[in-house]
Order: sequence, then C-alpha cells, then structure tokens
Amino acid sequence: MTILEEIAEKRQLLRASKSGHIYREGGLVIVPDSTAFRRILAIGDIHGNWQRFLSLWHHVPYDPQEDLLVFLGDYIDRGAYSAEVLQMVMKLAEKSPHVITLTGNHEAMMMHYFQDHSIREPMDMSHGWLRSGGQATFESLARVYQSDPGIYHRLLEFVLSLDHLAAVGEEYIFTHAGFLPQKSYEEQVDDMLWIRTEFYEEYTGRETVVIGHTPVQYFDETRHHPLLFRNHIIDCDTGSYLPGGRISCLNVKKMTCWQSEPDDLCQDDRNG
Ligand SMILES: [Mn+2]
Repeated sequence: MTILEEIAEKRQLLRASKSGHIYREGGLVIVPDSTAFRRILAIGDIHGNWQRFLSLWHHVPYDPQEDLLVFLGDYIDRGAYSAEVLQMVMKLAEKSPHVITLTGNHEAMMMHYFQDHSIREPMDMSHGWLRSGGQATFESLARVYQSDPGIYHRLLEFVLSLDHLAAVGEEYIFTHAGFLPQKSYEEQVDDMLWIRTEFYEEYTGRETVVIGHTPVQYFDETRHHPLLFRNHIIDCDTGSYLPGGRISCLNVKKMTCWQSEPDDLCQDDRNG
C-alpha cells in the first residue's frame, strides 16, 4: 500500500469509530477532521535561533483551545539556543494535545550522535552532526546538563518522541522534507527527512503538503516568505539562520503568515 492509501484507510477507520481523536503511532499522526480547528498553523525550521523564534511567536495569535499547531522540525543546530527552543516547543506540546511536533533531519542526526556518545565526553568531531551545525547544539545542551541533568534527559526523550508525518483532514499533509507517493510509509520513514528534488518533481497528489527543510532562498535568494509550488507543496522554511532570513508561521486554512522581525527591528543580545 502506498503512503497516501495507508493514510486514507486509517482516516476512514477513525471516522467510522467516530472517536474524533488524534491517531498517533510509529511517527504517523492522523487528525481525522480539519474543520475541528479554527486555525491550522505550521511553523518552519527554527535552527536554534531563539531571538527570531520569540519575535515570530510574539505575533502569532495562537489559541491552544481552537488552533492546531504543527512544528515542521529542525528546531536545533546552527543557532546558539537550541536547548531553549526545544524546551519551549516541548512545553507547548505538553500544554495541549493539539500541538504536533515533527522531527527534522537535524534532530535525527543528533539522536544518532547520542546513541553512542555522551554529553559528558568531549565532542567527537568526526561525526557528521557536529559538522552540520551540531556543535552549537552540543554546547547549549551541555550548559543545560551542567545546570540540571533532569531537563537535559527530558529534552532528549522529547526529541526521541517526535513524529514524522501528520495528515490533517483530507486536505493537508505536514512533514519535514517530503515523501515518495509510490512508496509505503514504513519504507521511507528516514528518507522523508532528507528528500528534496525527487519529491518536488514527482508529487502530483490532491493534498496540500506543507514542508520545511529547504530554505526558500534556495529557489529565489531575495525571497523570505513561504513558497507555494505549482503542485500543492508549500515550503515554510524561510531561512531561519541565513542573513536576512526569517522564521515563519503559516495559517494553512487562510494562507496568511506571521514572521519574525528583520534583525534590525529585533531586540537581541547584539544590542546589549
Ligand atoms: Mn533545516
């Protein structure tokens, strides 16, 4: 069965049981009814940029009772405040069952590192994660570990628990990078975090697929808003770590968007 057939079948079962609950198993999340929410909000890559994230969050009129909030992954790496970002996302998820937290390829690299390395040992620079922006994350997690090992362990458990794909109603699919429509979910759980061109070129489905992963500046270096492709893909990675980049939150129902302020309007530590 292909990934889209699997989703449709599970959605049918959920609707037949009339539970209305959010189904969640093996990294796959299914929200049977999109009309249950006033807004469906998707937040793209954050990459440890705490100031930009706060300046975005300040603008988002999020209501945990009425809104569905989906984080598209890549909370960590490159920016200096990955632990703070993770902690805030974790708290939001703990406060409401209507917060979906997806994993990105950077979280996958981090978990791979900690499978056989410890935060108490010096960094092993031969590992790809530390050379992909993970060094800043390691340092921020080491600070947390030194002040409170309990929080450090909770953060790692939270990252391990992140989901891979969320289907909301019949209209929307959220995932970090994309997927291959002809393959099953199980066959591509990890590829879904890395895929780019193949998905952009091969996807022809009806559902709108909301992703992060590739900064929109990759397609147009002057752009800093989410980008809608011709084949119903929306890229919400607006270059959180790039000069002039933004972090974005898209209300997919209305196609309206909130963004972090340009840095010169943003109070950060460079301003003392
Ligand atoms: Mn990313």
